[in-house]
Amino acid sequence: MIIRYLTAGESHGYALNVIIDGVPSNVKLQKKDIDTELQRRQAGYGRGTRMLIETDEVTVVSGVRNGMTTGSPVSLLIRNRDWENWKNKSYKETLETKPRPGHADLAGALKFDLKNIRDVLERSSARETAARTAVGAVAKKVLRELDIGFYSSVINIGGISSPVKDYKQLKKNYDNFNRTELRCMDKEASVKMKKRIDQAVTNKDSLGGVIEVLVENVPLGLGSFTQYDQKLDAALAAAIMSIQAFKGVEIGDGFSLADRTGRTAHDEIFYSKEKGFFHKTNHSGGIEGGMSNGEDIIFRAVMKPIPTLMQPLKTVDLATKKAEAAFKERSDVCAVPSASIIAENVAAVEILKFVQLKFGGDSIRELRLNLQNYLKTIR
Ligand code: EPS
Repeated sequence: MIIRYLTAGESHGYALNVIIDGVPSNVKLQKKDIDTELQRRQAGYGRGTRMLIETDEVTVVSGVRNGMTTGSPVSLLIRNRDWENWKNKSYKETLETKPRPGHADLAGALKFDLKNIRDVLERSSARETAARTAVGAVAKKVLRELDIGFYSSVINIGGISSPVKDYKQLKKNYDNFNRTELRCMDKEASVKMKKRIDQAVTNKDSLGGVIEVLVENVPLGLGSFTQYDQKLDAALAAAIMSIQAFKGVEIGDGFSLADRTGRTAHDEIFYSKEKGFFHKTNHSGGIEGGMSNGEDIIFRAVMKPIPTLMQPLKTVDLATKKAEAAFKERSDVCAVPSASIIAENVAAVEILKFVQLKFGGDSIRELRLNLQNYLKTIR
């Protein structure tokens, strides 16, 4: 069994929905496990007023009985409360013809021969990430059973970066950290980030940033060096790049490796009876040769500033072909804290996929036993 899924649904449509196939049986899964993740995604300083309308919660439609997965497809539904405000609007009332630079509007409308940009933006909206966060919540529940855990934080907003990195502390206080507005480990930087967001609101502008995700306790050997399409880093990067507004991913020391020599860029190998093979450094971010190497997987990704601006950029009207200002409507000013949660959840699905590729299993018991047996062979 290998996890795969499809999402459907529009930002102001009736609901978002998703069918997840390949979830092992006998995993404890409750509505609240998914709702917690959905609510984490909604929070964060800089979000728009849409988040005041929505209190995202899931309806578990199938694949779970008495709080346990059955191995059958898990289907989930997340209602859009805002649908009530949209369902009676006429075509004319929703018509948008002035594409926003940076959004899917122009290419989407031309390619699908749509005269109303609304038909593009409803689906290209980052609202879809609510569905993917729900899938990640399910993947995380499975991986929790194997002691694989996920942590994320914000390390840059609008050019203000956080030099503090204390994962020991973060792991200990993750519940509290999740309640912070910016999800940044550096208190001083957080204050500055908040000011920068306020400034962006005043300037009718928007902000992006950088997030970092850490995955702990990943067994050595997920992915393979033997074929380009079996590499864990490639799959992870592709999945992360698919998140709306993401423009780059780096694994481990990433782009800064360009400034180093080989002697300082790699992680020396050690052995002890208790730990087996291990590294004392983690420049590679837990992946070498397309395979997990037993260390924490660490990656960063950059989200561009949101393209819906209250003081819009120049564009061309699709209907008249005349120069205009892009259309504007309610949006977020900065959704980087939220993006860190989404990246965590999107990564969880990818890690689960590779865990299942290697260890198989229809039930969580079979999966766990296969993993435990393998771990004995690599000591
Ligand atoms: C989002 C919901 C959207 C946006 C945002 C993400 O709601 P609305 O368009 O009604 O305000 O706030 O989407 C974008 C920023 C975008 O560019 O598409 C959500 O639920 O995360």
